[in-house]
Amino acid sequence: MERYFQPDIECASHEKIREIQSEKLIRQIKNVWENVPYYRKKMEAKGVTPDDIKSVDDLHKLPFLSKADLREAYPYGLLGKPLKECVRIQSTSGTTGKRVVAFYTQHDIDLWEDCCARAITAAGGTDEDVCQVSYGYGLFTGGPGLNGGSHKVGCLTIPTSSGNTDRQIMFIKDLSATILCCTPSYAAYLGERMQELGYGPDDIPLKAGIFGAEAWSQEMRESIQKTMGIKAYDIYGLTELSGPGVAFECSAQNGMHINEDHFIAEIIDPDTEEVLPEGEQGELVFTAVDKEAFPMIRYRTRDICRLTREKCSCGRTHVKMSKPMGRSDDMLIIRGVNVFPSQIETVLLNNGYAANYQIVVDRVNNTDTLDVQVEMTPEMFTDNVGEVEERQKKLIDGLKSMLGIKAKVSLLAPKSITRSEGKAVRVIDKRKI
Ligand code: DLL
Repeated sequence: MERYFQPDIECASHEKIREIQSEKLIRQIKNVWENVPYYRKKMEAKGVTPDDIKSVDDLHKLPFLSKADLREAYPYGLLGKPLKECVRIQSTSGTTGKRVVAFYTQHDIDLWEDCCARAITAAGGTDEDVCQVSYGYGLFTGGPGLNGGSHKVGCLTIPTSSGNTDRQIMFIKDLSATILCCTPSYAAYLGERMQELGYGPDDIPLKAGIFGAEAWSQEMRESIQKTMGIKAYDIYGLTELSGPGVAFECSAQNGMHINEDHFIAEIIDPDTEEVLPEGEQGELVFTAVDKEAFPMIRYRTRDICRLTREKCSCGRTHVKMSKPMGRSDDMLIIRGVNVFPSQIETVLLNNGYAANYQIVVDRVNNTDTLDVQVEMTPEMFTDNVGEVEERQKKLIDGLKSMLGIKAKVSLLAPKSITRSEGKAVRVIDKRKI
C-alpha cells in the first residue's frame, strides 16, 4: 500500500497545484520586489514589475538567477527577511570560488523537513522504522534535512553522520535500522564492507535506502539493492533551494516527483535560455515560491534532465524529473565530444565492475586524453596478462560505443581507489590544474 506524508497535496489535481503555485508566486514576487533590492534591479532591467505576474503562465517574464548572482550578492544580498527572523544557515562544500550560504527562517526549515518527510514516507518509512542518517551533518544539508524529515515521520532517528564505517554497520545491525540515508557512493562502500564482514543481504535489517546528492546510475542502484537486500530510492536537492527533498522517488523508482507546491520547475536550453517543452532534455530551473529567507526565483541549477507528467503508478500527481546526468559543469568536453561521468559509470557496471573508478583527463601534445581507471573486483583480480588485456579491450570497446571516443583503460588492484564517505570525486581534470 502506497503511503503519503501529505496526501492532499501530494495527490492534488494538476489544476489545484497550478492554482496554489500562482497564488504563492504572486505573493513571492511582491515580496522580492519590496525586500530584495538585488532582484528588484534585475526585474527592472528586464522591464517587469509585480503587476505583470498574474499566474504561473507569466513565470517566463522574470529574470533568471545564477550561481554568479549568488556570488555577487554574497553573503546577505539576496535575503528576503530581516536577519533577526533567520534562524539557520547551511552551506555547500563549494570547491571553486565562494561557497553558497543559504538562510532559513523557522518556516523555511519546517517546509524543508516536510519535503524530506514526504521522501521517507514514499520509501515506505513510518513511525515504526529506525532511520539511520549517514549523510554528513553540519554545513552540508544532507544530515540536517533528513534528520528533520525522519523526526517528522516519527522514525527512531540514528544521527551517525558520515564516516566510521564499521560503527555505522554496528548501529545498523544492533539497532535493526530499516532505512539508510547517505550518498550512493557511501552506500556502495558500506555494502562492500558488509560483504567483507561476511553479511549477506539476509543478515542486514535494512529495507530501504534514500540515496542522493550526486549522480548515480541505474546499474549502481541495482548493485546496491542486491548487496544490501533493499529498495534504493533516489533523492534530489540543492542547498540554494533548501537541501535534499526538492524531489524524491516513489515506489515506481523511475524518476523523482518534484515538490511542486513549493518549487516550480522549468527546463531551458542552457545556451539560448529558451523554455523547452515537456519531455525535452535541458537545464533544470527552479522558482521557490514558499521560501522566505532565501527566495530563489528562476534559479539555474546547471543540472541536466527531463520532466514528465505521465501518470505515475504511486498516485502522486507532481511532475517527475529524470535522474540528472550530472551537472552541466561536470560535463567533460573531450576532443570536442560531450562526456558525462555517469555514462562511463554505466559501461563499467554493465561489465561487472563496482563503482570504484576515477576518470583522469589531460591534454598531451594539444590532444585531450581520457584515462578511465577502475578497480578489478577481488573475483576478477589475476596476474594473467592475457586475461587482463582481454578485459581492457572489452572496456575500451564498450566506452567507444557509449561515448564515441577512444579511452585508455587502466585496471587497478582491488582497494586502490580511496572510498568516499560523502560525495565521491570521480573526475581529475588535469587540463584545469
Ligand atoms: O547535495 C543536497 C542533497 C543532500 C541532495 C542529500 C540529496 C541528498 P548541494 O551540496 O548543494 O546539495 O549539491 C547540489 O548536487 O545541483 C546536483 O548537481 C547534485 N545532486 C543532488 N542530488 C542529486 C541526485 C545537496 N539525486 C547538487 N542525482 C545538485 C544527481 C544530484 N545529482
